[in-house]
This record gives sequence, C-alpha cells and structure tokens, in this order.
Amino acid sequence: MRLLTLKSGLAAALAGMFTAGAAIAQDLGNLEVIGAPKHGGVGFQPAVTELARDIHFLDGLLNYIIFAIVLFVAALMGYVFLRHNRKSNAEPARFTHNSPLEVVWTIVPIVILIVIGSFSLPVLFKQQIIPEGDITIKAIGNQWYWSYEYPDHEFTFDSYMIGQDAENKLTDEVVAQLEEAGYEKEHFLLATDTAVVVPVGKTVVVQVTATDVIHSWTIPAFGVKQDAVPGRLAELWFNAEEEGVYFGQCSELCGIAHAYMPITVKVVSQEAYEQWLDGAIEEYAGKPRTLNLASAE
Ligand SMILES: [Cu+2]
Repeated sequence: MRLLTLKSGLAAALAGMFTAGAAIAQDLGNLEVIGAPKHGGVGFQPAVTELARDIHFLDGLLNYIIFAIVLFVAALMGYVFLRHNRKSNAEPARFTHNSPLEVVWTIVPIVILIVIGSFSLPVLFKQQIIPEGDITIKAIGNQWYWSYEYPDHEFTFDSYMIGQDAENKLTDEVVAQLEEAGYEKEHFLLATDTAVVVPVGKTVVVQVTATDVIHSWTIPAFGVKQDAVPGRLAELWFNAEEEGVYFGQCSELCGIAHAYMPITVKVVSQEAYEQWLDGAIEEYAGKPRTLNLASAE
C-alpha cells in the first residue's frame, strides 16, 4: 500500500514538473473554449453530447410546428377581415354550430400534441434514465460557489468564480488572474478557479445537491440542467464528445450573488484526466489509486 501511495505521489510530482504554480491539479494546457455564450449570438451553444443534439432537434421541430400554426391562424384572420367585414358581407349568416368543424378543431390539436409528445418524451426519458457511469461526480451548490466531490477517490474541492476576491468586479487584477488561468477577459463571470475535469467520450454521472438553498447545475453545451435541492440527491448524466472548456451558470435564483457562481467543466483526453486525477488526489488529499488501477498503468 505504501508503495502504491508512493507511486501515485511520484506520478503527481511528475505531472507537477510539466505544470507550474499552485494550481497543479487544474492546469491542463490550452484547451479550446467551446461551451460559452457569444456576443450577438441568438442560437444555442454548440452541442457536444447526444442529449444536447436531441434538444436542438426538438427545438427545430417545434419551431416548424409553431411557424405552421402561426401562418395558418394569420391566414384565417386575414380571410375573415377581408370577406366578413361590414362592407363585403352586409348580411351576416346567423347559424351557431358546425359539428364537423368542431370535431376537426378538437382532433387536430390532439394529433399535434401526440406528434410533439412522440418526439419529446423519448428525449426526456433519455435524460432522466441515468445509465451506469464510468465516473461519478457530486456537485454541491453553496451560497455562492460550487463544491465537487469525486467519491471514487474521496476528494472534494471548491470552485469559486475568478474575481470573487475582488467583490465580483472586473478589475485589472482579475483580468490578470483570468489570463493566468488560461482564460480571456470575456470569460469573466463564467471562469472558475478550479474546474470539474472529465475524460472525453466517457459516461459521467453527476449527483446534484445543495447545502443551503436551491441552486441549479447546468452546462448548456451538454444539454443538462438539474436543480440542486438541499437534502435531496438528484442525478444527471452526459457523455461529452469533444475536448474543450465548457461553461455554465447557476440557474436557480439563490440569493444576492446568484450571478457569481458559474460552472466550468474541462473535457480532456483520458491520459490528461489520469494525470489530473493523480494531481488532484495529491492536492486534495484523496484516496490513492487501488492496486488494480495502478498496475493497469
Ligand atoms: Cu446558486
């Protein structure tokens, strides 16, 4: 056991040689920022999971349906304005009921809802039926930062917005901190000092809870969002297909600094993840790798 501890310690030390500064466990080189809002953007952030692609498809489908309904109703109203005004139709008909028409306008909306449901329910079920995860992470919402736990390795760390020290204001010092952490000025309010790190192409299950009030954990590019309720353990899952940095923000109004508890997820290669994990176990005093994992290296 001592030998193994030594081994993972060595790995962490080696990893440390290639990185610099205090945040050894967090420096993962130049990852591209993919999941972030863009100035003037109107669409969604790029989808990097099947769940997000499903949601985008559903949104597109609903837009077609809504557009068709709006066109139909607008055309009907136009027809009524032209054909049934006092000038062109001085003597209006006085009948009240039309059974076939009433049957049609009852059945057609039901059919539309069934069509929508047949597409939306499978999407919802796919999100809510949690698969067996390769990695489990616990995300804990606090006023006003997130804590993350990697239960398999028994370590926990906090994740604060860069700039929280400066009372959430964008000062020159905060810009310097952002740049030092590999971000840009425009990532203020999104970038955090530590990030959730996950390997690419693996199923990640995130257990979501909170310590004080209700928060909500989300990464738009993954198509996931889950309320963090104190005393309850909710779950979400994702499988990110592209390496990069992804941002999210607490999505449940949780108090005065609700806007200042963003979420940063770094999706990295399996090797980089292993290296980060060794560093994180070292830095956060987690449980060293088991014999199996160590000998499989
Ligand atoms: Cu919150």
